[in-house]
Amino acid sequence: MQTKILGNTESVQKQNNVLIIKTKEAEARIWVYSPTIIRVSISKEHSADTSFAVIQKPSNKLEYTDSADAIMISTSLLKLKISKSPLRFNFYTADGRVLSEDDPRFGTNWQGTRVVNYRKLYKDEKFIGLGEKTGNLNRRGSSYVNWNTDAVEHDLKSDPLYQTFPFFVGLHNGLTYGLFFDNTHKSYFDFGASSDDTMSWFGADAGDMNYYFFGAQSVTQIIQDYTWLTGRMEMPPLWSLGYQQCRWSYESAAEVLDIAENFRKEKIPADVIYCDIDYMDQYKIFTWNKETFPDPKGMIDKLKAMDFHLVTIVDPGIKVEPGYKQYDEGQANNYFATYPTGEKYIGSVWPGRCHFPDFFREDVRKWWGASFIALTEPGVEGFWNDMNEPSAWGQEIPWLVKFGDYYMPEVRNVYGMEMARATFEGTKKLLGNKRPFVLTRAAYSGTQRYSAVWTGDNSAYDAHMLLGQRMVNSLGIAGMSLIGVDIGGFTGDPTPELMVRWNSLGVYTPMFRNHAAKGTKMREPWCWGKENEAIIKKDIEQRYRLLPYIYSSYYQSHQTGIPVSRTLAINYTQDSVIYDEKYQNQFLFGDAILVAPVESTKFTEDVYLPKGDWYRLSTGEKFEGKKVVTVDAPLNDLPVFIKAGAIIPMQNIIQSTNEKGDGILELNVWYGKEANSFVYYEDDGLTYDYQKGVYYKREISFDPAKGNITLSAVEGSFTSKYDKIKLVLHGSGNIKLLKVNGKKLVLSNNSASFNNDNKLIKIDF
Ligand code: MIG
Repeated sequence: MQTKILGNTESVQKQNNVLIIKTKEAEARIWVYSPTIIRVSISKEHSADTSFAVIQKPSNKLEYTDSADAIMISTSLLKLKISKSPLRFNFYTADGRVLSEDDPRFGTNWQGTRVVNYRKLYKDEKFIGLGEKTGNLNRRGSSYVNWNTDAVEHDLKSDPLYQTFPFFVGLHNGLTYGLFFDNTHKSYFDFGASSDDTMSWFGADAGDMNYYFFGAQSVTQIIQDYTWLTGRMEMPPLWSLGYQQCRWSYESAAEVLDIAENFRKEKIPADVIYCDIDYMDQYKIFTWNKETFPDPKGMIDKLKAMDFHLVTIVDPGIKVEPGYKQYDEGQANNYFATYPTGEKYIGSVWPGRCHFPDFFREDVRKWWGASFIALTEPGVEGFWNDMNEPSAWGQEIPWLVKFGDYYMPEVRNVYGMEMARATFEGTKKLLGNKRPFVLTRAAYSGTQRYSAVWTGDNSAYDAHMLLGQRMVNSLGIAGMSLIGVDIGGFTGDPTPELMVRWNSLGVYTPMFRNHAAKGTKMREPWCWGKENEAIIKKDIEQRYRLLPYIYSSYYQSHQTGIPVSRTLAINYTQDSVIYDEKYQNQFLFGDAILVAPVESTKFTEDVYLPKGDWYRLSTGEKFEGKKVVTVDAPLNDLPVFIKAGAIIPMQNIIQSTNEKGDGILELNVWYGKEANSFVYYEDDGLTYDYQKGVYYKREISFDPAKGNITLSAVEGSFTSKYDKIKLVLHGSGNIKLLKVNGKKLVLSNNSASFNNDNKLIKIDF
């Protein structure tokens, strides 16, 4: 195998907005995308410059100086110093501090088609990111592979899993940088796991050494930059943020309706119910089983009357069966993956022998998308994409299988995202102005533009629950915000304690879905005894109380890419305690709620509260931060803390997001020493009208120095569904003035100061 190490510069040339540097071995191309983003692509033979992930174009600003031994590319915020002999790429802050440098010995190199970049490893360097991966928050000392895989019964160490996000953030010397290796081949990341502890490295089986370097000096800004580059989520349908009940499978329409009815009977709020693969006729996609689901529309109408939305599963494999519509159409139009000989690839999965749609082609995506009419016509509004790694019995798909112009090994990691894209684009069209809900198991960077994800087949034990939380937090770094884990654990049966505990964590999981495998015990809230049901119900009610805050937090994801569920490494990057394995699962849910996951067997827990003051949500007790506190953690009270100064809008308990409620928006403010503000956002929760300005948005600020709480004027043309705002003050401090739309309202009830008994004021609009 031929080994090559990038050697000496032979020529430097600027063409429009790209700098091209040639060596004997390869050609490097450099673009500036923004003052904090520089792209480097090095290749022996550049492939066509396409990206599934990136939606931005490089800027026209490329300023550089060229001297005998180095080229300097500078933006206002980032410097790339390229040493010429040998050709090496080193990044610095604008004031010259080292962010990340090539290993001077090896830099970028090849063995056959394999391409690797070795980089210097700094003594205190930590790494976070890569999305859905097992292991610790700090990935230092670990290595990973990206190769989308149906990771059945994966454990705490399994790798690879279902999704590929080749993006990480490096932290050292108080500095931050990000790196996105946009290469869809099987790829490898080694964060100082090798025996050579002077370097970290990443590479791929083939393709270009094509990466985007992010130089912003905060994790928040790096996530904003990464999601600027790869896109952000649309506003999700509000109903998808309610409680979701799933199972493999509710076997008949009668069972689906029965479950839905029981939620209403037990007065446990819920919005979504799922049909897993058994609703289909012999697992043929876009069909219904005529015996068990004889009248899909009738069933869905009844669900709608109970304020339930239905989500149905689809897999990519199309059963080889002449006479089956999708098979005939795909066959007639050559929509399926083939071998280079033209022969169609067949893999076996649930329906038996299947062909696999070539989602890399636009005509195929259109056809796939339009086929959802079989589901949208009776009223389905959510579309669950499973098995799209793609998975077939026996896993590996022959390397000679072609998707359009690509061979399987080049694009396996993107197949799932392209299926989700086809599903999203197609159902968006079919649903008119309504927002579809798409959920996918396999993903690549950029999937946030089309779909929610969940973490696949987890297991019903405590450590897996904690792992799931780390994966959710890690996915957030990669710009994924709408994420679920199977609450209760997919494989195996949770103990009642674990079910209760996991459900309480589900309240603070971006997508709150209870799901279980075939053969496991029933999982619904009423299956755990009356006492446990009461706790589960109370926790689900808490989710619904928080929806105004949660929806506003999704607006933040939509606008900035900052995820709803945030590892503490986003806001408290430089606090080394948060990386401690004991505290690494803790996270912020939105701006101001800190959640500490706790095993179901522990009833007290050590929680690390970062700097600032905190209040326990359930008791109002105040704690000083930058400290470990030991707190009670009974099954009915997960440790949840509110940051001092927090502004959290809530509503009364409703049974589904379709219910109007009492019309009171409850603005909770926890007194703190520092000023704070919150952007409250609301729209119809269902349509795309928000893109035309039909929303309701206002900034709420809290200023302890002036003793003010201010509600800005409303932006947007939507009429809020709340006709009253009730201000609820928590903690003790001095608030004298409330300003609404610029008008001063002196707080009534002489409440110039407020205390723990929550003095209330009602303000009419
Ligand atoms: O081969 O559709 O991860 O959530 O319930 C298993 C049945 C296929 C795997 C998914 C799981 C789903 C199950 N599916």
